[in-house]
Amino acid sequence: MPDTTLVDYSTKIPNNVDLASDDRVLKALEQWHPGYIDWWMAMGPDGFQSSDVYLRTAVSIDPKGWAKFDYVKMPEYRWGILLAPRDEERLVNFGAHKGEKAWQDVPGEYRAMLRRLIVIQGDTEPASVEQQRHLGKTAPSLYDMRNLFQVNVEEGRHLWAMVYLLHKYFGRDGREEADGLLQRRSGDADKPRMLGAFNEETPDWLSFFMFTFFTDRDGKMQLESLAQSGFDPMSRTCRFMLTEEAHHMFVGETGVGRAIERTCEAMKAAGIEDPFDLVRIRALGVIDLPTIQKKANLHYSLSLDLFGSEVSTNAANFFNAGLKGRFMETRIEDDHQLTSATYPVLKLVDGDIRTVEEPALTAINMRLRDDYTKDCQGGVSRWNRIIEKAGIKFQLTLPSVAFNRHIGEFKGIHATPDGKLLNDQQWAAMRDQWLPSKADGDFIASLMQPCWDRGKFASWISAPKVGIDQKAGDFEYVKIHRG
Ligand code: BYC
Ligand code: FE
Ligand code: FE
Repeated sequence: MPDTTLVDYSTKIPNNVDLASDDRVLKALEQWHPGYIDWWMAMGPDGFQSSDVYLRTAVSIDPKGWAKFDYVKMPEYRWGILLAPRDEERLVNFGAHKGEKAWQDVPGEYRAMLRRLIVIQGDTEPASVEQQRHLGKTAPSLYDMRNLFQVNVEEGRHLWAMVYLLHKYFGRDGREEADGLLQRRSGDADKPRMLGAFNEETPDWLSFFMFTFFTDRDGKMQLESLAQSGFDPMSRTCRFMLTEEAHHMFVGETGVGRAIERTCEAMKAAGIEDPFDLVRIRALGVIDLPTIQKKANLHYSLSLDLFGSEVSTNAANFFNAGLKGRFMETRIEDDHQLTSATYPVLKLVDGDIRTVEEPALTAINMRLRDDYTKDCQGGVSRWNRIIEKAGIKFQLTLPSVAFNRHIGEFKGIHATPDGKLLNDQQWAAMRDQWLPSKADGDFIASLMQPCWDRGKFASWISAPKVGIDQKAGDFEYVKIHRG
């Protein structure tokens, strides 16, 4: 057995899955590679493909030292296939097959279901790169620009991770799906990406930070559930992806946090106490807190839609089949089969939002969404401590799960952020109080001035506490060569 903690860089595609002795898959991936590079050049970061970016590359799967930092031109990034180490003893831990040895191959009866899960997961990865491709041009610092590109190359690697599974385990239709992943485009009228949030625009850096906080966190929750999979290669792939995902959420949380910090600082310096004194606050070149709340409302509600319907037979089938578990499945104390358990689900009953007990098996999406909400709340509370420390009377909150929804129980109604139902007219009158308006968007856009001097930051965001890879504040994270 080759040492799977080391990554083989001798093949064109770095990997720890012994591609060198798997001719069929190596060839398939080598054939897919040029199409990927074409996609990256056309749809990846616009204008910075020949810049030198200080990036981390995964060179091992050892949790203590898996990354190496160096300057890389993004198209030359070594996108590799890295799976967490195999545990020979691993079992299927939930569903109808609980207790069987984990599968090293795709169970025939679940082939279609599994392929669908892999394709949906795979589709989101390039979609996010497409959504973010214009942001380099307005980066508020070289530090932030580098973080954007780091996230982008790793989402590219996550696409590779899913494409590997398709090529290795699904033969011809896997190959077709892998090609399809390079053909759909975020926001395209004819060939859109599969899930709603991945067809939205990411117009500015506040949206980027909200996206990496809220939407990459859906990624984390979904990957955690798929990491429980009885299909072992899926589990191993997702476990390694999760180590990268942590950085994406760090970028989101600290990005929003630094915008909040800068706003509070500027308000204090100008002697402004009222967070709703928008005209004076905006004149300081910072983003007022109520607008930050609106952006959070938008990105949280879009991300909630990614959990699917609260009550879902798809989710029940995924679980029963042992393909997709719950968050921290093995730490939950129950039968892991959910034969008779129930779970409280928020539903619309007679025009009211009420809690209804549903079979836990069909409420898997709801449960994961609840775990997600808790995880989001942790970050929101940390943002609130920044505001509190500055002595400003304002708190950010997560809106009701009924607010601004397009999937599931609340898709047909309008609700306030507090969860009170509204008719169409009332909603239309209030919408711009709760979601970014055209004017809010224009204002934020006006602040998106590139700031590319070493160690300098745009007016609306403060400097990070520490550099990447412990670099000094004025480190040149990106050596820009336009083109
Ligand atoms: N948009 O039973 P239902 C990430 C469809 S993010 C459009 O309610 P289910 C990342 C659904 O397909 C993580 N359509 O839902 C983050 C179904 O269609 P069919 C991505 C939607 O299937 C940032 C119908 O509605 N990974 O990694 O239980 C940057 C009824 O479905 C949507 C995954 O999502 C939607 N939002 O759950 C980069 C994991 N929601 O069957 C990357 C894999 C539902 O009627 N996916 N529909 O044709 C899944 O586990 C599930 O498919 C979902 C949906 C949780 C997405
Ligand atoms: Fe990803
Ligand atoms: Fe991510």
